[in-house]
Amino acid sequence: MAAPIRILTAVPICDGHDSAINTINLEFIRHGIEVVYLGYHRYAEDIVRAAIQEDVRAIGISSYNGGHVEFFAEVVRQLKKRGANDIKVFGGGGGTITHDDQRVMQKRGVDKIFFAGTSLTDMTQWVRDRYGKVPKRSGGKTPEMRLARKLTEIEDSYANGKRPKKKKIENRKSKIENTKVIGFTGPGGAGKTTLIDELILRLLHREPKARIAILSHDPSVVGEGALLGDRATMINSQDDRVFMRSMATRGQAGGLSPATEDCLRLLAQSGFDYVIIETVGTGQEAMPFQNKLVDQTVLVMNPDYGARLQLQKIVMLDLADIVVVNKSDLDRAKTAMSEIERRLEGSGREQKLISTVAKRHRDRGVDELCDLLGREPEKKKK
Ligand code: B12
Repeated sequence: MAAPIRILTAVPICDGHDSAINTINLEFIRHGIEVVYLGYHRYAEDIVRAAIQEDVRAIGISSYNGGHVEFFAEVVRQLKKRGANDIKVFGGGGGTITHDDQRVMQKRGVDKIFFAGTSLTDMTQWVRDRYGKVPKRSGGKTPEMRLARKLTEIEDSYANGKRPKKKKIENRKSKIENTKVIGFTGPGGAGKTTLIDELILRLLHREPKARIAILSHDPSVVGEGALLGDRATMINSQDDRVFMRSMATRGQAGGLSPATEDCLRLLAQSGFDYVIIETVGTGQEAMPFQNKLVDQTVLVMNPDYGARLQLQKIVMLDLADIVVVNKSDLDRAKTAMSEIERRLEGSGREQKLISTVAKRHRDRGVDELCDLLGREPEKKKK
């Protein structure tokens, strides 16, 4: 498998028109492109930070609410300011962007604007032609860019088949003992990303100097690209103390990517205080965190898992350190808590069971979870 083209797409601040970008994202994915989707109502600063961390080749912006001349130019300006002018900017906005606007925008550094009536096939082909060649790029002008580019090297070397089979993390503790690594897993739709985002908010407050990295996984569509959409749910993680990287599974089953372990090692060596790994939505037999990859494992469940018998089949219920029943505002949550509690009694381990409503601000369950995920006091930066 050759390394796919990675691009980031987003819709500007004060604009909720996301139907065009959703259609375009899917078309890109079908043609082998990995799309990191940031969602709508996004600041130029958030778009630029995300593009640098994700080390994409280009940013595609969809804009319908006016202000596009200034907004696109601001994204280009901030990329330049942060030494990332090799990340290109392109986009569209139907009839709201005129040909005259486009001329001004191109003068200000925008690569290309697509107008109403252009076919999805033509746009996808243009992206593949323009951004498909592996560009000659600098190693990065800032520490954040250098880290992002090294992560790309690791991912792409796996994709090009140059790496030996998965290496175990040997002596991981001795190399990265100051980094706390927490693994989150659970079925799709249980609310893992929202829960992580709420935890990030608490960790940033609790440890005012801590730096946090997130490795967030989404599945690659078989033989095609991937929609890396977790950033669209993240709000608190849009912070300069948080480094987030979206990873596609690129053909590996089980919830992580072939490059996860090496990427984790690099992040830990780069001095992050916490690294949070989020797997793809997993099934009954998944055991994504092996070889002591993480310090603590959190299984996030939806209360609506079916009959009690289903619980006997979920392997992670034996392995997780903490089990979270999220969406506890749903009717079935109380029953789920008592059924899971009984299931955990059978595992013979001391596991914690917590009930959360991650979408609710200041949820006590999330506070409780955050307390369980702290680092040793002596490791905290004062
Ligand atoms: C659908 C729509 C809505 C839907 C949005 C649903 C959604 N979830 O996206 C709803 C009904 C919610 C809506 C609401 C509003 N809308 Co509206 N909406 C439209 C409409 C009809 C179509 C836009 C669209 O998605 N087209 C489909 C795409 C695929 O095609 P396209 O636009 O031709 O784009 C081409 C290229 O530009 C390219 N492209 C587009 N984006 C990108 C991005 C990349 C990366 C690439 C490569 C290419 C690309 O793809 C297409 C290729 O052919 C337009 C009118 C129109 N006909 O354009 C108005 C329009 C954009 N809306 C408008 C307005 C004013 C509003 C509201 C403010 C109305 C109100 N008073 O409440 C609200 C604001 C919403 C908000 N929160 O921001 C105005 C904008 C005026 C302006 N800025 O000049 C328009 C132009 C209608 C009008 N004539 O007045 N809207």
